[in-house]
Amino acid sequence: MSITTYIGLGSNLGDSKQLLAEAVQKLAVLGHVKVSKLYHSLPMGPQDQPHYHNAVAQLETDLLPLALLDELQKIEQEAGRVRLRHWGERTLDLDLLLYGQDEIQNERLTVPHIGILERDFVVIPLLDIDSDLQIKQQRLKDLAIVQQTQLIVLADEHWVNI
Ligand code: A4P
Ligand code: MG
Repeated sequence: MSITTYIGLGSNLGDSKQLLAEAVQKLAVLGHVKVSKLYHSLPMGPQDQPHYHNAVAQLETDLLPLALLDELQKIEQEAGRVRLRHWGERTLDLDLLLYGQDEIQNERLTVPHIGILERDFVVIPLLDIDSDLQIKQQRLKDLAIVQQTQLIVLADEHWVNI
């Protein structure tokens, strides 16, 4: 049975828009995909790093959580993933944000992804895809960060051909 999952996409090294678009196209091989707008965001963590491009993809897939994580990590590697430091610059970061309603805690996966409700670059694109989305009873559209965001829209939801 297929599950509705959400993947967070981030990049701040290389041709970020192109890297994110290719990643979405690879996700589309795994199941039906819908994508958020494309955003420019200020770095969370070390400030001496480039701004990020961020987006979220919704993926309907039959893959179990760890199999999906394997696929995400494969796509990161294919993008020549460079990661220099924790919360630092990277060519491509794919995070499994949500896997249906499941709560997962094991040595490779924490789902919902840690910090999801505090990050405007995750919450705002999630709302593009589902404006009524709730996580653990919390309606995302009611979060204060939705009003206080400094995200800049770079492109509407047609920024990638899928
Ligand atoms: N892992 C556990 N749970 C998950 C999950 N739900 N999805 C494990 C994906 N991976 C998960 O990941 C380290 C390990 O986390 C993996 O091996 C996996 O088994 P990583 O991607 O190598 O580490 P990381 O990304 O450097 O660390 P972390 O803590 O995941 O960082 P974040 O939270 O991904 O943040 N600023 C802006 N504006 N936009 C950004 O996108 N991203 C980061 C990275 C920092 N600042 C940012 C942004
Ligand atoms: Mg990560």
